[in-house]
Amino acid sequence: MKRKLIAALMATAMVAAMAAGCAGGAGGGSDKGTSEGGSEGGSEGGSDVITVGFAQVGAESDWRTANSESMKETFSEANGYELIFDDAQQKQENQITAIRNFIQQEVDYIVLAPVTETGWDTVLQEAKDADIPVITVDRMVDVSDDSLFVSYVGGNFQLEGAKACEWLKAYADAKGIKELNIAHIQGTIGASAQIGRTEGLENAAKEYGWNIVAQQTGEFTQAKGQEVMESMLKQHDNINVVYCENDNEAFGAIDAIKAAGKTVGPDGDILVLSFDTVKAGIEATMTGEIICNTECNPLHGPRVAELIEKLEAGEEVDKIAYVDEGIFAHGTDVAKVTVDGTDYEVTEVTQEVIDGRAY
Ligand code: GZL
Ligand code: ZN
Repeated sequence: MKRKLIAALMATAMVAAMAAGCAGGAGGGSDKGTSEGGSEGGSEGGSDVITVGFAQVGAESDWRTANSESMKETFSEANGYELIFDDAQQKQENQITAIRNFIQQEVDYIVLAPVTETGWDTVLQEAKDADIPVITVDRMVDVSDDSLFVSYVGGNFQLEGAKACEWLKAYADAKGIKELNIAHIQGTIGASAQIGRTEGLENAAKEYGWNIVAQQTGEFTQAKGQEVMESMLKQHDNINVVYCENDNEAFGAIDAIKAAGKTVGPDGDILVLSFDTVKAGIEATMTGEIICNTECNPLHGPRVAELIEKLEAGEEVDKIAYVDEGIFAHGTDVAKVTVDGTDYEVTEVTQEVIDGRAY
């Protein structure tokens, strides 16, 4: 109710201002700096700053850093927002506390990047009772009542996993690799990215007769990825593929593989697959240290702002807004992959490709 009242008051104020032939910037609200379309939002011209409480997972990976930067750049004062940013150090209880604080502070919107999918019903019900819309980004919530969140902006992780595995199948066939003994370094257990990427590998392993010789979480961090790879290499001497669920785990795994006196790359002992295509990850893909890297776009800021502007204007928004994501590889052995009848071009990583990327 609070929000609709403000929107009505602002609309009235705007009409009054236009009727008085408002003088340029005098009394005009801070320019949200958005391109076309953004200005129809109720807050345009009003002095009302939109407050956004963002409950971020943590700072565990390069992807997370890029994601946080995108949100901070978008929800700036210059763009007409006040951002309250909370880093939960990858703990759900900290995110729940942050959401309760946002409710106390009567923010206009809550954005949540849920560290894991379950355990959100109670606190999201509290946000709903306080009439504060919740937008989920990056990872999904698994709640009994879908009205507890307005929309999801993020990756399609099942598709990411399937694309990576279709690439691996095509590459192995092209190279005549008959037996795949795969070390699987998972992300944070229970996170949507882990669930989807794991599903992709487990489905493909079943379908193509691959051996997953080891499976353990690397918690999306480089340190844990290295530690897990070290122990897997001690237990198994037949590993010829490592499937890392993000770039930071891959960096750690590559260090461990080299420390064990083995090599990575197209002509090496072990092929390393990864996700995220962060800057250092895509550079490692150009050299072949990472042989295939499936993109997971972290730049959610602009998409969330678009959602908020629609909501401010009283427009309907989609429940799910998957971001477009590519697949990148070393070399040109696999030109495209097909998942559920859709073709996805594989991009060979060159310096030009790297120079052209937004993150
Ligand atoms: C993906 C995101 C994952 C990234 C990791 O949307 O949830 O979490 O793949 C990050 O780098 O830690
Ligand atoms: Zn090469």
